[in-house]
Amino acid sequence: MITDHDERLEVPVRRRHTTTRLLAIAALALPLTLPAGPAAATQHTPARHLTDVIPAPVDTRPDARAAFRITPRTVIRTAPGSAAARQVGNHLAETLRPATGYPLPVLPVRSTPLPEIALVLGGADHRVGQEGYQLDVTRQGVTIRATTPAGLFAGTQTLRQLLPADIEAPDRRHATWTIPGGRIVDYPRFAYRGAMLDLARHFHTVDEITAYVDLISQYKINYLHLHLTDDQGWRIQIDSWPRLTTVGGGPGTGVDGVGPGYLTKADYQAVVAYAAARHVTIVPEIDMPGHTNAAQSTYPELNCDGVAPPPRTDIAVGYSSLCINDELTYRFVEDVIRELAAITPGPYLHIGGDEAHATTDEDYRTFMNRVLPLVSKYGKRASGWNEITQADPPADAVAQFWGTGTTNADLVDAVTRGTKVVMSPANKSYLDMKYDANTPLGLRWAGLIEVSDAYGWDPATRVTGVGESAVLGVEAPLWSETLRTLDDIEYMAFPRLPAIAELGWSTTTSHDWESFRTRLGEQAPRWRLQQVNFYPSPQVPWI
Ligand code: TNX
Repeated sequence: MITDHDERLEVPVRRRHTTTRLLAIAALALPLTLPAGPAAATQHTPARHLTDVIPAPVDTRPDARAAFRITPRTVIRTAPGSAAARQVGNHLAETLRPATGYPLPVLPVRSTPLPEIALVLGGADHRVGQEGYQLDVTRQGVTIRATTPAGLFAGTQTLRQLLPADIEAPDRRHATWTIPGGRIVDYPRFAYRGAMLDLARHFHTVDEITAYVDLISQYKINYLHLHLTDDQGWRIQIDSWPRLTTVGGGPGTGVDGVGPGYLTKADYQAVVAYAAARHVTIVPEIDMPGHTNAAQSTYPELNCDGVAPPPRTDIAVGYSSLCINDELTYRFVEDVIRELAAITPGPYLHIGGDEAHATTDEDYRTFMNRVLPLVSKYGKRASGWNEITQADPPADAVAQFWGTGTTNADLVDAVTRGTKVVMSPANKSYLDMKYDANTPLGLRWAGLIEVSDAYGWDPATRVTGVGESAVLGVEAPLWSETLRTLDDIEYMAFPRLPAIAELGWSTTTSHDWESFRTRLGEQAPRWRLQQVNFYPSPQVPWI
């Protein structure tokens, strides 16, 4: 049993303030110079309002007379008996301590009226549901109420944005930490709000993945999909096929042969735990029956002719296929699914299924109709790119739409049989598309995607016949053909990822470009202090 004292729940907040990194980032195209010192930075920070939050909260009732100030005496209190609530409290304390320098002890909830930030399970407005929260700011303190620890965590991320941007600084001892008064009642429009990282084209390390988890969880993203295998590399340890990683993920793999590496099972589990502490669920993907050259060049027996093709380090797609009519293929696939399911606590296991151009339509259906049930056999819900709807997915499967159009007959058919859809239209939500013709990184096959394009669509009207109730949520994929470092990842994700996060969380009635771009501009001081390498889009009034 996990108790309040379980050290495994104490997950430190990662901070990345190194001089070299600061200089490297200052040299990039940031819109403003970094603040000169504590005083200068504090002056740059305008007063916060309850509505200055991304994603936009559902219901805000400001009370101009009732601001709360965090002081050296403030304590954080969490629901007694809940280790998960305490973990949220610890995470909040670790977020607030560096800048404030205050002790902010995390204690059980009591009735004594101390200045406090209380995280309470139960008692919230009924609209908050499973993932929402109610946040009350009075002169005496801040109370976040939610049904679940996930809701409390969401509330703390709102609280963080209601504080001055200096809260993200490593040390701002002389600042004043005022939170605007009033009430927020907030809850998500969609249950699934995702981001995706491609570890196959260029491997990304545990530190890079967890840094990304920190960034996305601030915007209430609750799923991180990891694209673990592709033609250019295999990035997850599978004990029954050990050369997948040592060869398929080894030296010389990745695009241009410069993206080697893989996650051991222990690495993967560390990522899962780190993400879970931020209420982010990992969705692992094994892409098949195409996008499999890394496996097939490692194990000759996975090819119909028994001959291993050469490893590939280019960015072509659609040339590889597992051998559909060979039983060994299904032994391989079952081994991989079994081992991956065993280290994946989340509900989903993604089986890819995109761009299988080297597999005939009949073979594709044969393959998927054997593999989809294997995912259920190991206790997971299958997700896959929208092509899986050409087969007969079970009703609990999830199809991830990545098309650029607005119609898809197979998808609509599957939806009528109960399949839910994650919306990732490539020309709106693909974070690897260039912003404009001058963007140094990224691809452009789905078009150029400026911030207004990423924000300017509705997940429930994008595809004809796939309405609100069929949409499980949204996801912003980030493919790594051109991306190597965390700086590269950040540059493509920011500021478009917060746009997708808002589409996933906020109501259609709050959807407003002018409001969004103003709130986005206000995030910039936070990103500078967090050393996020963001693209200074000319569409946004950066402060
Ligand atoms: C298409 S989208 C792919 C990926 C590429 C991506 C690049 C999808 C399901 N497949 O293999 O990395 O384009 O943007």
